Amino acid sequence: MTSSEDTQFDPVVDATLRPKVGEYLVGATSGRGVRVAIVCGRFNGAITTRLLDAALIALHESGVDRSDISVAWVPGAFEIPLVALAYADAERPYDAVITLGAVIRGDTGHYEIVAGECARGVQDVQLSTRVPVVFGVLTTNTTEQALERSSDDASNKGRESALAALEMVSILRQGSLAS
Ligand code: INI
Repeated sequence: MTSSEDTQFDPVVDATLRPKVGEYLVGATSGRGVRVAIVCGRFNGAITTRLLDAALIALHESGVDRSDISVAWVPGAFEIPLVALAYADAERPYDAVITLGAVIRGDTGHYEIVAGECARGVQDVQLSTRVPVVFGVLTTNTTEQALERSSDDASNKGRESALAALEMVSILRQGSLAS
């Protein structure tokens, strides 16, 4: 979810903060030369294909080369972390992994387990590998909410996740964070 109008990042305030510190790092979303892996859950596939489509459009628009993108489909959100780990600790690791899925509360009695374990697993992968793994998994109460967050505009979670992945790659390559 993006910030609301009341709480979103304000570039004017940002400009006043910059000169107050020695190093002020902000990630960019340029994708030239960046290798990106996407793990996509097939469960609720009518939603997740919309997330994937928007993520790919955002990556292409940002300059990521088609040949630098790998997509892997898994049965559902519960399986996402394992394949994310395989991408992140591969012999030639990807620069970022985007996870896409849709867990809808109305459809499942074990919503909390599937959604919670997926989120925990994704976080574990990025903290253990230092490869950014972005959480583009919708966790909604209804199908309508999932359709809304996968619609054809800037609020699409797949698009948002693609841009977040590129921003994380960029920030980890800057200043004191660069390895
Ligand atoms: N997987 C999802 O991605 N979304 C769901 O809403 C969902 N529901 O409703 O259960 C779901 N279940 C499948 C799960 O992710 C695993 O694929 C399955 O349990 C096999 O391990």
